[in-house]
Amino acid sequence: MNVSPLQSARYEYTPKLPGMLRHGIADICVKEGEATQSVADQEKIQALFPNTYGKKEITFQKGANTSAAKKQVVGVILSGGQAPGGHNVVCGLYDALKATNKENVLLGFKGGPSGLIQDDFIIFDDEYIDQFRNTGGFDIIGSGRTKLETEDQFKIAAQVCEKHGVTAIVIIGGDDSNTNAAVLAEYMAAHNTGVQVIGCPKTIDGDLKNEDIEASFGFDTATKTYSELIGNIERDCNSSKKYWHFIKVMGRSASHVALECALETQPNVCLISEEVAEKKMSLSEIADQIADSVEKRAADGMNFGVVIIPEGVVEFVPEFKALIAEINEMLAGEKADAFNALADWNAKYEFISKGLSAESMKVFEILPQAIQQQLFLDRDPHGNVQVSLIESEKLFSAMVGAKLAQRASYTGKYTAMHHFFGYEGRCAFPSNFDADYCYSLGYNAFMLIQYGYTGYLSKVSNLSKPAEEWVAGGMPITKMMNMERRHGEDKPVIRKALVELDGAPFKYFEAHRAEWAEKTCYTFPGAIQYFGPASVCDLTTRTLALEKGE
Ligand code: FBP
Repeated sequence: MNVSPLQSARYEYTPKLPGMLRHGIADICVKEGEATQSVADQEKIQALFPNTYGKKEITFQKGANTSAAKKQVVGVILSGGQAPGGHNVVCGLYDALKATNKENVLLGFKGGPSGLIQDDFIIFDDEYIDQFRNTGGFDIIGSGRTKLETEDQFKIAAQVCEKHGVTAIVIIGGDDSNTNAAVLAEYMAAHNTGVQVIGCPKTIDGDLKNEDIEASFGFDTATKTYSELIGNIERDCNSSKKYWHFIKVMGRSASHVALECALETQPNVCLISEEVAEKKMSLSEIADQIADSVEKRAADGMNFGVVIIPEGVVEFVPEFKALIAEINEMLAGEKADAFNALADWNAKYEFISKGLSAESMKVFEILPQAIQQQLFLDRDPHGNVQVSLIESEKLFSAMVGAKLAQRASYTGKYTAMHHFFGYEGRCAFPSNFDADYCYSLGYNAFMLIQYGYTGYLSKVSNLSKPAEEWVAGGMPITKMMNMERRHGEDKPVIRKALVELDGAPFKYFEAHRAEWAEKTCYTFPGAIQYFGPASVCDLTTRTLALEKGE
């Protein structure tokens, strides 16, 4: 295989483990903490998870390893969207497993959770795994978005595990995938299969976090990659002084990615979806807010600027949310076939105008035709609108143009450019932080397996400090769960972490954004650095630093 010089150099990188995991496998023991309770709906969650509820939080520490010696056959699954560092989770898991017993086996189920159901896997060995150390992507085994949730699927999963003597499954995924890990763990325990299930917190969106999980992996690298690009654009527009750049960044629902990029680059405007929802802002009000910045800057002779838009924002605008809900209803079941069979857009438009309420039709009418059509694209397997396909950067730039045209007070020149940064960052070479964090999560996941835990999330905390001071352990997934309404039913799920409007990262942004909107306060983070002083190479996000009061 041809590899780039950077890739060769990254193969040589030794990820840093938390100090407590550095003593060697023989010297890692468990300290059990308090029994846990779910964050809400305790009785309901306990009733649904009788075998895995209420377990104790655990921390690893230096001490004689007392785990039972048995051969382990572990199956690993990468689930959902790619996030930098996923390969290192697998490498950490593999290294801990082999360091414990050379006879242990690591299977990689291919293409996401469906690989388990279809009994489709590879067996890892040194030669294969060494090609993926410290690299981005999920191509080591591929990923997928199949949901593991039905009794039939669990039954097949148990059969596949029995067939290959699998003793544990590690699911590397986001909030939904780890919810499924908890359900699968409960099923395996209830049916005495002897198969343990451990989760690892992944997603560039940064929305799998809580008092136990400080950050999901991939968020650090993805936001650094987008921030580099945004900083470059800021330098460009500050040089040419002629464009307004509308930049949409990934993050399906929460705006953590947009907020972190704003903290890193200090753009003129950054929308935060959670604030839009809280203030019940309309599309028109949002466009006015951006137009105000354009107008003020134009009055000072600055006909350029940068606007960051979180990809999920339209779903947080109440009038738009109502429109999407009506469209979902309109396309439910067989109605979608009738809609898709219509000959052309005119016929579809007529169908839509008959199906939508008068309020939603008003919102629909003001959208550019391209956006109208994007709202009717296929849903993802979870029934979500694929927000990455809605060009909200173009929607807002067009609306701002229309607003400015109506303002007699505005005499500037407005030319918009559009960008979407999403896929550019999800498979980047992991930063040192993500390389270290992911390797630690995988290594730690194996320690949880070795000590017999199931239904736990691999937990590494104290992340704003050097890796030496990180704390490794595990937390029962049920502790993070509550009941939520999903597809018309009450379901136990891990609570998704949205941006907290009273949290330190948003407060910092809020305190500075008026100045950023009028002046040019851009900051240029530059490219991720892999080699050099720790103060440059190992730093994690501004979000985490602010959350930790640093
Ligand atoms: P996960 O929640 O599975 O980590 O994926 C997040 C994400 O990257 C979102 O930011 C984005 O909206 C979505 O995946 C895109 O999905 P796809 O890869 O299917 O286009």
